[in-house]
Amino acid sequence: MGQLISKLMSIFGKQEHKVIIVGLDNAGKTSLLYQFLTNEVVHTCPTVRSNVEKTVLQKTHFFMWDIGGEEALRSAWNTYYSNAEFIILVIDSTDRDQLLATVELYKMLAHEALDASVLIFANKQDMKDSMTTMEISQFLTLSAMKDHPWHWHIQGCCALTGERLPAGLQWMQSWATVN
Ligand code: G3D
Repeated sequence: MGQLISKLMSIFGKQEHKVIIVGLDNAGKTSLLYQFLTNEVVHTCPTVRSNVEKTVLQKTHFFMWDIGGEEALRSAWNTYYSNAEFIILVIDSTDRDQLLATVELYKMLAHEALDASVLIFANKQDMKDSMTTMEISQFLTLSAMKDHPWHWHIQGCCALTGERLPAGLQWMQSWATVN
């Protein structure tokens, strides 16, 4: 699994890309990033802000942070979101309360004039009580965004094992290649 992800990242990494990984605390962002970085030589920069970590993998720059609240998101917006090609939104599919908070984040992404593609990882699909991607899509009313100029994709995954992460990366690759 790690090798497959590494291979995908190496193709993806031929050009410079800026990727933002966001989500609430405990969603699985660190586990997900760890899967991306397995078997790779990684350069990590010291924390840029108190709640932001930057990691460079080949030519892909990952900025990762926990969304503590709307205010924190807004203050970081101009600094980190500008020129982002991809935003990875990580959701804990077992946590219905967290999903409510994530809806706020999602609405903000949708309403800002953001020229980025959004990949939603519905994480923790290995857990019995996890919501399906269909349920989460309905919750986020993703289908209403069909005609929106920016692009989104939802992918169920398990960040612990890396299962189904390659499918999400492939989707990102296809956009990176097209644009
Ligand atoms: P964060 O970086 O978004 O805060 P972490 O989240 O990656 O630190 O993960 C938070 C907790 O969820 C961790 O458990 C981690 O092992 C677990 N986790 C992450 N992804 C998955 C997944 O796909 N399935 C399951 N079952 N658990 C997952 P701990 O116990 O270390 O706090």
